[in-house]
Amino acid sequence: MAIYAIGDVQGCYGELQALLKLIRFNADTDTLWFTGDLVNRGPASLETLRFVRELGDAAVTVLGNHDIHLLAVAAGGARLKAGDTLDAILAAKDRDDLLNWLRRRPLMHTQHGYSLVHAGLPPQWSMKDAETNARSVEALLSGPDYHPLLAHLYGNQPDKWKESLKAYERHRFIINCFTRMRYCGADGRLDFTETCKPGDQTPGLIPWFKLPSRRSRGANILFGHWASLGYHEHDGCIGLDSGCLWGGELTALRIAGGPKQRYSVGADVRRMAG
Ligand SMILES: [Mn+2]
Repeated sequence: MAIYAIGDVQGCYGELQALLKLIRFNADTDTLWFTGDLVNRGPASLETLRFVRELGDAAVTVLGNHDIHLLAVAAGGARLKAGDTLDAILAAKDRDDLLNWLRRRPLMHTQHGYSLVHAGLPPQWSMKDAETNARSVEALLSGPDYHPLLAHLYGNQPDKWKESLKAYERHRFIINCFTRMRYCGADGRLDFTETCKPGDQTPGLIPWFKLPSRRSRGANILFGHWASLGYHEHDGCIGLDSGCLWGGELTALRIAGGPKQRYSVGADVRRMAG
């Protein structure tokens, strides 16, 4: 009856299985929440995607930037980048089933007093705004005419929320928030380039969860995407990407059905050596 939130897997299927063994995961009674980026850069994205999909209702996953990138490449709206490890999915016989399942995943999931997103929330959004904006893009991505959206996805502008944003600019901003943001300026402008851990960033940039003006304050927000941050708790926001892909750890946090507790497994050294 437990719920475990798990950080970015990125195709680290072996570590995921080790973590599930550690927590004695039971697919009949337990539920896994994934922070997104199930795929890419790691060695076994296809196996990971198939496994999580087959969990059915026992898994909830939100979309990450690498998941969206996979959808965009498959739809012809983007090209593979150096370091991508998405070929096996793109060539798989069950590719269409997997991709159609993936594009119907949410950008935000709220239940049991927690909200799950991949990257973060801009300071101008209340939790209600975040839900509304998530639903608006999810409706497009999961519908029949999702190709144009994926073709207009890439770019760092606009970088500040305005309720008046329209069409692709609005959708791009919403997707960039949920799947790519880490730092903001004091004026609430989003930065999409800085990836370092807090303390090393360009002066003036503030982690999104530390902005005093953040309207989502008070909510419990689970997120991933920030490997250099590592496991991190601040003001109700919990970062779960502990950098398994980069030789760190894969982390699960039990958030219901038992005391709040953190479990982690180290990255597979054989994978790292290979
Ligand atoms: Mn990410």
